[in-house]
Amino acid sequence: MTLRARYTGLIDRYRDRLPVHDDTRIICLGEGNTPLVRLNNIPRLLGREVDMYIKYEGLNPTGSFKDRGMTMAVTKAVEEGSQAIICASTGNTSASAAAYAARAGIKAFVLIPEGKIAMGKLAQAMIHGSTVIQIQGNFDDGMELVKQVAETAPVTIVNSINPYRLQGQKTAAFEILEELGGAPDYHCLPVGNAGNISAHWMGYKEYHEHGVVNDLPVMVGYQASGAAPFLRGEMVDNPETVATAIRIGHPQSWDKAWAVQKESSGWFDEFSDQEILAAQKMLTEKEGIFCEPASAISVAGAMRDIQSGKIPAGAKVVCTLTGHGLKDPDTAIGQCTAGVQTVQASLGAVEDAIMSAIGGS
Ligand code: AN7
Repeated sequence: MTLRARYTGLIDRYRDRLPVHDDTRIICLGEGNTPLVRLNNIPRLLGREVDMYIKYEGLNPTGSFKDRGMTMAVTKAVEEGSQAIICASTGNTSASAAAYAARAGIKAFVLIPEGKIAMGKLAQAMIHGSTVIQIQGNFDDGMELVKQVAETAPVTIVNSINPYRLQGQKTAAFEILEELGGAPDYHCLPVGNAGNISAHWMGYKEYHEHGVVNDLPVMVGYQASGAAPFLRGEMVDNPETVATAIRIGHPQSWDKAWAVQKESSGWFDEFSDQEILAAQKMLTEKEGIFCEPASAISVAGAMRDIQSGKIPAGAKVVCTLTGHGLKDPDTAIGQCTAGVQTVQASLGAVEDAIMSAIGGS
């Protein structure tokens, strides 16, 4: 028996496919290498023969896929001598930027929309010591301000307009290809700024062009109906959705994502807040997997497209669960109509509670 080499992070693992040098100081937290979990119960409930997987990106160090891009972006910012990074964020990017800046020993400034960021994410941005600037506007307003301020202030933007972000994020596609031994037939993702869907396509194409695999997936992007510029065919000015992560009306990777749709013969679709929350609950109750609302839209979408036959029987489908459910306990608890019962601290009371639950099921 031999011991396996320690996993240190995705830059180390994919060094030959990423823009780093031998002497680059890598800023990492052991990100990547996330589980690809085969769903058992949901396909059975759908009554369809499909091979459905979720890529559990919520298990990255700060709880979202953003860590893949952030390890690259912060590594390069430090290499280039930057002392501070800045981002606008709906939540996950701010937490990730704050953590990697702390790791690097540099400053982080994060602009977040007032009142529209989940508590877990605000807690992370604050506890890691970033400067949190809450703006009386939405993500899109914040993004414009970040671009403007970075023209004069000594700060490096680490939103996905920073090309190193997509370089890091493309490694999720590498992992899926390696684990499945080839491409899935369909890859379903939530779409906000569309950086992630573009980065995945980049990763898939890279392995394809290098002959590592000989097939490519169809890429499918899902948006919340109140924040669905790719469905409307134009920017949306006042995006609204319970899935705060994707409450974005002016996607930064607009052209890239349309290219992905065309090249992969994919499509975009939209879901109501109610449908998004129902999918989140279904994943937790039927598969034991807790993701945030924005992430659940990928499974909502796959389920609908499998049922309608748009995704055919026998297909291999990967859904990216971009962020962990613990980000937003309030929304999760709000979904649990059964609530919590309070009883006396006695054996009889606890037995009664158990017996009535068993009897009622
Ligand atoms: C859980 O954190 O934009 O289409 O500022 O947090 O690549 O933007 C988050 C985006 C999907 C959309 N799922 O990805 C931010 C931010 C979750 C997210 C997306 C986000 P992109």
